[in-house]
Amino acid sequence: MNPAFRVLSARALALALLLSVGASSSLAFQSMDDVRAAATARGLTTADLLAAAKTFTPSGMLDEYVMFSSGGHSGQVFAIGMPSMRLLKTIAVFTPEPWQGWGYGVGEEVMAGGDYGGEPVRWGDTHHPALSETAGDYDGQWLFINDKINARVGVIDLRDFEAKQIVKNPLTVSDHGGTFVTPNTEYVIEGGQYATPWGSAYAPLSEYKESYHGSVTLWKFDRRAGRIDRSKSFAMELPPYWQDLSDAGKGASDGWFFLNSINTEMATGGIESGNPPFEAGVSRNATDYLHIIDWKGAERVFQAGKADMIEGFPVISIKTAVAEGLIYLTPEPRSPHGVDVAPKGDFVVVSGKLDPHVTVYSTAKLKKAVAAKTFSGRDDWGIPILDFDAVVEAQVEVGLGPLHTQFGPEGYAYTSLFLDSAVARWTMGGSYGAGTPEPDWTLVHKTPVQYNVGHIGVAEGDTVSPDGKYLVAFNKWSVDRFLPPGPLLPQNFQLIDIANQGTSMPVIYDMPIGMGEPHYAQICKADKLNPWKVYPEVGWDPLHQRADLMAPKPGMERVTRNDEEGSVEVFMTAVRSHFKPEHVAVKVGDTITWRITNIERAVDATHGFAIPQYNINLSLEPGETATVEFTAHTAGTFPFYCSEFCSALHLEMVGYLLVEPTE
Ligand code: CUK
Ligand code: CUA
Repeated sequence: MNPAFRVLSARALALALLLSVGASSSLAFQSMDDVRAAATARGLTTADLLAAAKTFTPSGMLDEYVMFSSGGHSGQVFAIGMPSMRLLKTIAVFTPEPWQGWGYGVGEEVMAGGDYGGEPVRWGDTHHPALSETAGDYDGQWLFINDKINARVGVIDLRDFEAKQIVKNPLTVSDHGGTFVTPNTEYVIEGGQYATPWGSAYAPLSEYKESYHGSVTLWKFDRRAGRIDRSKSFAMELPPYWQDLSDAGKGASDGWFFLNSINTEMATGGIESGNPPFEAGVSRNATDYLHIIDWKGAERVFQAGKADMIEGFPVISIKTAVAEGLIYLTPEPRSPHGVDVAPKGDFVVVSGKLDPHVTVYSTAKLKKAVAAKTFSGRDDWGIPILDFDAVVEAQVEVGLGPLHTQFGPEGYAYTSLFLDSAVARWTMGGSYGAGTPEPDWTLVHKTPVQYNVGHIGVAEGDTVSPDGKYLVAFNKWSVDRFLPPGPLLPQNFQLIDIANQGTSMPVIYDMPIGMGEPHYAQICKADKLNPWKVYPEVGWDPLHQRADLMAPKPGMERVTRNDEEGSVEVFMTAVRSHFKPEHVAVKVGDTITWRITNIERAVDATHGFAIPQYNINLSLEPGETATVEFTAHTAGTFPFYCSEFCSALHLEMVGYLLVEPTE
């Protein structure tokens, strides 16, 4: 029988039944009158029907975009189709995930890269995904994600949507200004957040100014290897302000990156001792500092050997950075959050959470002030401060609690308003000014969202060529939008139609996120992604993305035992609907190396492989090979089986692991 037909047989029966029901009911809707009657029965308005028409994606129709969302404290990344807002995959990164076998037979090696002080830290607080870029545009090849709580960075290969590497930052404990990539993905930027002594060493808070440090790390990305190359990476020491978000320059600002900071006050808290609490101490001053960093210059300084080794990692000291002209500061409205570079790189937009404006810096003015050395002063570390009025192009009053800005293709910018629970549309000036019917640098419209928006994402809205069309508000609270699943409510992703100019910006879809609190997401045109449908060869090792010479092949299945070593090697294949061999007999205490290959070539013919009590579950995609090693610690009888419903005889895809007791 045709294998493609065989795999369908079980599902096909069930589907056929469902479809026959669907077909007869869809016959009932034959005219717009029926549509109206159905809408009336459910209390839907014309606007609702229009929103449905713009988002409803019938079976088999594919989405135009894929949104890569941070998974928040799930430690993972979500791939979501747009405009349907359907979850396509949770990509396991920092946290074990049994469906993919992540942490249950595969993924351990990757997760171990993120061990912290020798401890296996197995969750993450993911905030900012970054797609790899070529010439400032998403190229659909790689995805990076930070873990704020432990200062780690994950690397995901978009050929198979799987994590391949996690690196732990040796200098800092937490990160927030990452991940962001330079325009050709030369570097993945990871800005630290809460200042600590280097490498999370101990020092009392009374020594904050001397012993605590800020930093930003530039992880060199090796595209060919598909890995961060630690040996070519370096960091820059920064004052112990709390550096926040960052963004890489492009176009007019290529070669630079920008980093916000909060707590330039260097408050150390201690509410219990009568000190101002952090929330007051950190926002005492009217302004904080935007850090302006010449990364191409920093790369030259690093390559010239002028970095110091700290915690085994090269760090350009503030002193060297100042002497080499690599770093400048300029005031920004207090407690800033987002810093976002406009598509042409000519403007840098900063939002102060406690200021109702967005502040727009001009790259040309920044460069002019740097060249003219017109500094209004220096901070305590000697870093030159550029005069605010000399570098600001505009301030646009947008509303309360502005956080993050994204860009559209036609001269509009969009800013999330946390306190207003709204998304503002405003017009850019300069070379963008002709694109919109409204005057430059003005607020055009605010769309309320439900509720408390953090980041927003516009389709390709942080690249050199934004698509616009859709905006997603990543809302922190959902309150009354969904049935409450107990007191912990989902976050709410709201899709907003921004295809029209002016004041038309309706919310057209709500998507509950019941898996953590995502922060940022990037939205990539689906046709830029070119994932494999099956692995390129039978016996493929996805971790190294190459054929594994040791992979079991058909006809070579066997169990070999080395009596002297008490070791057993299993060479197993999986295909619908059997494993071969089906009996694996070992002795208690044996060390077992179990190799298994899914020899299928049919799309979606995934097999699982699960052993009870031994905490093993693999997901083997067509062609994939995996190796699990374990000790047969407990004697007994263990039926292993395929944990993915792969065929009509899936339940029969089983075998016995017999662990014989010794006397
Ligand atoms: S974020 Cu990380 S606290 Cu506004 Cu980029 Cu949510
Ligand atoms: Cu293979 Cu179920």
